[in-house]
Amino acid sequence: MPEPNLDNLKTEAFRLIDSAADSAALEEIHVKFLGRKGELTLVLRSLGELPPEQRKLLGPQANSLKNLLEERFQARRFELEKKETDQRLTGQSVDVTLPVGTRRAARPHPLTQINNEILSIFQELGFEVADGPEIETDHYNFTALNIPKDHPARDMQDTFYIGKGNLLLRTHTSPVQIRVMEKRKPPLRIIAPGRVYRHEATDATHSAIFHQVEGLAVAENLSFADLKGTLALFARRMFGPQSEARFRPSYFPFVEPGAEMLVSCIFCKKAGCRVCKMTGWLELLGAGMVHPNVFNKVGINPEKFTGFAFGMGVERIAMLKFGINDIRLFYDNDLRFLEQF
Ligand code: 2NL
Repeated sequence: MPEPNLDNLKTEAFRLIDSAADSAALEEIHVKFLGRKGELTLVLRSLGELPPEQRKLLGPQANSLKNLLEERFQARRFELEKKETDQRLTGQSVDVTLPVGTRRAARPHPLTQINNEILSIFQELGFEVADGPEIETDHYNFTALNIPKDHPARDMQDTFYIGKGNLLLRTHTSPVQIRVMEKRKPPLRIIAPGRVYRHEATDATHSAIFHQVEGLAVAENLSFADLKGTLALFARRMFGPQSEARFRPSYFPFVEPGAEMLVSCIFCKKAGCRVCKMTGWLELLGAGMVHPNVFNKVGINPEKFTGFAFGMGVERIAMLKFGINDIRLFYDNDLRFLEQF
């Protein structure tokens, strides 16, 4: 066996270690010299076959070379890994000066926005949100509300009847309040939002399916002044502190007296414009003191309790507030419309 030349091996190993391009290349070089069949490993393994004189000389040299190489490898490994980590992090760095994404976040449908705004205002005043079925009986939708058998609202032309029985699609959310009054004792303050149905042709201001919010307060000594104060506050919250509210007599079978609330036109400030049809005022909602016949039907004593109630169309309020002139826009799902709110 030829005598191994450790000097050459050392020179060659150092040259390769120092010129290794990356840590993968370095590991190959490590295998070449110090792997299981590496050049230095083979030298160390063959020491036993050498004559004692030579072994004494070569043994310590080969072992210290092994240690030296391992140290050199480790140092170079560290160097290369640091370089590679730096490069990787530089490639991944975030440019904080880039413009943020321009996609707009999703948001509720304009009708949902207005519905929630209405509910929030009354919730702040202590009204609880209540709901109930959209398929109702003739009793809850009409009879309990003092709407007589021959009232035009009960006509097939105005109401969607279901089957041959007395089921129908509710034409207002009042049945929700009737159901609450049957179950609970005054004092009560409830607000009933929801979808309602009218058998009528669709045009710019009418839709067979629309949304209502009705409210009801029942307690001892509630007066028309409470109704006015509550609803005027609602109008200012909804349309701004400069808004004026105005009441005028109206008729609904379930209240007595009945009234209609108007708000000063938010577009022309009462000067007269197309939206308010030159009147300076916008009709907002109907209201009144709960009719004693309604209280009697749900077992509330009208001698002891009084109450006020009101109802408004969510589409109407949304159209007024956003200046929308066609109710059908709400249901088209056209993003060019929806993105404006
Ligand atoms: C309107 C008018 C109104 C009511 C709704 C009501 C409910 C019960 C008893 C008495 Cl349980 N009244 N609701 C009262 C007056 C008017 O709505 O124009 N709605 C769009």
